Amino acid sequence: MKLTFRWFGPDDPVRLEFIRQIPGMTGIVTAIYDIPVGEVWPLNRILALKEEVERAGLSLEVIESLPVHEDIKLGRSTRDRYIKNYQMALKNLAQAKIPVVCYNFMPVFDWTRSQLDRRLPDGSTTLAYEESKVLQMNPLSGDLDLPGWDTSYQKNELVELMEAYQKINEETLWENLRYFLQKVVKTADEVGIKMAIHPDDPPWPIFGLPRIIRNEESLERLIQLVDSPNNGLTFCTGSLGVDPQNDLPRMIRRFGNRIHFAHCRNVKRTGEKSFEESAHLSSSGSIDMVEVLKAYHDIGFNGPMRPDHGRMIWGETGRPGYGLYDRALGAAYLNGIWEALNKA
Ligand code: CS2
Ligand code: MN
Repeated sequence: MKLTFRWFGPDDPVRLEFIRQIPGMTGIVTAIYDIPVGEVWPLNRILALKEEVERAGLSLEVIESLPVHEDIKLGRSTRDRYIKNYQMALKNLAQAKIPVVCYNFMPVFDWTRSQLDRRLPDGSTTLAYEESKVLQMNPLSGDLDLPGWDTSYQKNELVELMEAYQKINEETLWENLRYFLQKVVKTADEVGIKMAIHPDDPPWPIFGLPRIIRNEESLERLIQLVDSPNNGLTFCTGSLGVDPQNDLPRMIRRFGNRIHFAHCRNVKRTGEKSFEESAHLSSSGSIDMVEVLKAYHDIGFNGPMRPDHGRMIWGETGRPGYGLYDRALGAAYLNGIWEALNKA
């Protein structure tokens, strides 16, 4: 595996120079954040980003994410224009020699939590999800603002979007995903880019919106949609791992070379459809990280891997889930397990 770290660009208080000081850290995962969803990422912007990363002594390994416009997920007649733009962006990324592109197909909202600062017994804070609380949340009330959410929607746009999804059930969403992938994977094949879908987080429907990428069966269905090695996965242990039915090591062995990007995050299941994110250490959460890495080791995984969300520790403030300290501890831990597996 190649150890990587997510960086949110020049405005991120977690600077590239700091990331570079994490032992064994070589790669960066990032995106261009100021281009509206659906517009083409120009080559010069991509090259500038890459140069900035390389000036800091790191390499740009993954784009996370190249977001998919809602019209594509909704299957609207305007989708072809957005798909063309997506294909164009992929071509530009390939020209800049970016090997992997992560994306997701979650309607409207990316990762969702009911609390961003739950205090753990050791005094650190973490992201938590409780279904009963989420059922009481109304995304249309306008006072909700979660970091995984696109804040660019006006309230009336959000109402209109949520209404449009009333007509979309899981099967239609699958159909729209297939339509999208048949076109973009063709481009990915032409230019040599690995597409890696991120699972839904949490892996079940929320706010009446369908969510389809959530377990072994759906990942199998995804890779069957378009039969190309470039139609692959971001395997996120945190997203998939909150469902106790998901046997993560088995899934890693099964999907093997279709996994283009590994997200390692530990979560503690606290009840039915409830969890909190924990330190990466196996004994801190419900996921056995050694078994996960053993599976990667067994399949000879040599792609990018990154610690996923971290807690807030040592008084750090900033973007929930994406501070420096706990993710750096996670990286060191992943390195330690990997070294032990290499030497065993
Ligand atoms: C999250 C997501 O689990 C994660 O990595 O932070 O925001 C993720 O980046 C997107 O869903 C990928 O498209
Ligand atoms: Mn993830």
